[in-house]
Amino acid sequence: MQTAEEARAARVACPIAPGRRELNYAANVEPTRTAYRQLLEMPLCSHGCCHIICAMTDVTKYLDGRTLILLSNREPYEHLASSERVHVRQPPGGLVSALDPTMRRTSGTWVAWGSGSADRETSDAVGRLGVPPYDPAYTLRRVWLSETDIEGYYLGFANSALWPLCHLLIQHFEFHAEHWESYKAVNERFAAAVHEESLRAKGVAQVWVQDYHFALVPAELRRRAGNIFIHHFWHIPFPPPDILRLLPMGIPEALLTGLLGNDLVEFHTERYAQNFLSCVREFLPDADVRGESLRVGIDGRQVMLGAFPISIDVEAFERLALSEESDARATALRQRYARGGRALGISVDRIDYTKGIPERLRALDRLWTDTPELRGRFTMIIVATPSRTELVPYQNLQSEVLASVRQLNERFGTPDWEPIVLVHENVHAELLAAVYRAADLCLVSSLQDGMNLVAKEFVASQVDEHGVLVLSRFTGAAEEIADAVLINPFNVGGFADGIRTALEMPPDERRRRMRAMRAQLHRSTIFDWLESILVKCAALMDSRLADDGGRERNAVGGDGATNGPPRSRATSTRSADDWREALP
Ligand code: ADQ
Repeated sequence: MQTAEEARAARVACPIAPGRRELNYAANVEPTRTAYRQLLEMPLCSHGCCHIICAMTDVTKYLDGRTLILLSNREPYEHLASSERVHVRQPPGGLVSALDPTMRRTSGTWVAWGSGSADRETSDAVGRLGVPPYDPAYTLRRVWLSETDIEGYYLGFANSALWPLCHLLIQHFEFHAEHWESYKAVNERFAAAVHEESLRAKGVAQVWVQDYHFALVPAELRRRAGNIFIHHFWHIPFPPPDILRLLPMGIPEALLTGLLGNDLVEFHTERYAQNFLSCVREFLPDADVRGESLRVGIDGRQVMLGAFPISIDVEAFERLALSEESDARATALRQRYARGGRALGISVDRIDYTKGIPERLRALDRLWTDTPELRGRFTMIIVATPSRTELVPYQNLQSEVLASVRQLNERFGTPDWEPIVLVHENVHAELLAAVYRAADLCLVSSLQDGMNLVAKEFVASQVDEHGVLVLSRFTGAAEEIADAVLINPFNVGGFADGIRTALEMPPDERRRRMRAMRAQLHRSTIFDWLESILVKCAALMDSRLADDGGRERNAVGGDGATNGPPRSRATSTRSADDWREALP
């Protein structure tokens, strides 16, 4: 085990952009709850040249030689063309950072939409390439989508119908028959690609589908590949039957039948799993629904459901927050915005109507209107990145947020205090960790949210233990995190009271709560999440093999043929500029 100092000393040149920056190849990892924790070198290059140290559980033992085939809408490596060169980008986010190392170790295959502008020229004729591009360890199989597919499947049915329905925000629900047709066709294409990859796999394949983009894939894949083991993580809430009923007749049935093609469907919380079961009871009356054991019997098969709350790479965030750079940035931010006893608040979201950003601004308005003595007492940094800007509700929301921030700053601001600093851009993880560390409170105000990773990133980065988490009770995270100040974002007065409670909380209580949240988070990291899912899958596969006497082994997977990787914004505001200037 290395000390942090030793880790810092072990630097080598970045293989992608030698000379530009260094990669730190070492890590200091405490073995925690999981018995089998290992260091893994994980050089990343997401913003030209960056690095994340990854310490992960070696979960390959739970695969027992099976090949993992992962399906997600977003790809783990995207090739982008600029005027001078083609560069590779790894999208930030917990999922990629947890699953990429797993895929590297298992030599599996990741199937995803090839969305990058230089993706075609960097893949072979069927869309395959070895990744990471500089040291191939597994296969990325890209699937191509036309503009019409993106409009119908992705922006249309997935993001204008399923997304608002699953978040119970039916005022944004939009249905078009041609979007549904596109969703069906694209799901079929992805299922075909996954099936092809499973035939190339060494031995037995285990398919793991991600999210609401692919509700129809499991049943389609089962139709093609019989006894293949398929599981699915649903990252957003699952709605109750009265909401799903807003879709035209036949579509709820198709979505549920699609998902019941899985062997295991994973949700963040049991509440979402129970909603799913209520929908099955209502729309598929022939299915045998067992609420207590979270299972459905259908077509002679058993489908299990489970609650697996996702998390983050806690140690990686903590390390980023503890770095010298973060220390300097946090100090600079506090000097700029939290001088003389002033507090600093933070929020971080994509601009999405599920995140409750207007509700948060209304609560701040109420707070500063009703309690004038709190004016000047704290500054809010609101990091709000444009998202899904092709869609009208998102464009409207963005305009509303920008206008409200401007109005609040005009109404309450003084020559030496700007109440809200709006950062209207993507912020890299190192900087996020520093801002989370600097903050005295973090506001998460989602109207509905499957989990909410920002809440966990804030807690992981609070290495000085002075911050308070103000958390919407409508997030999956609120069902897990016991010591946050819970609020209802629809209740503007109650939300303002929650912020006031956080601001006035005595230091001892802040520390006690934050320490408890941090201890809890350390017991439940993204690697624990990954491990618990793979353990469950292994147990289900074992029992299935015992039941059918091993027929399964012959039913899926190919002939052991090759499975190695083939060779082959928006405008900133004055506040944001000011914010950047404040940083060293
Ligand atoms: P999201 O709806 O995207 O995820 P969330 O869980 O909060 O929501 O994750 C957002 C991620 O994006 C965080 O890692 C955050 O740091 C990052 N992010 C947000 N704004 C950013 C910015 N301006 N700059 C840089 N990074 C930014 C969906 C579901 C969630 C569920 C996750 C994981 O909606 O409920 O928690 O998947 O399952």
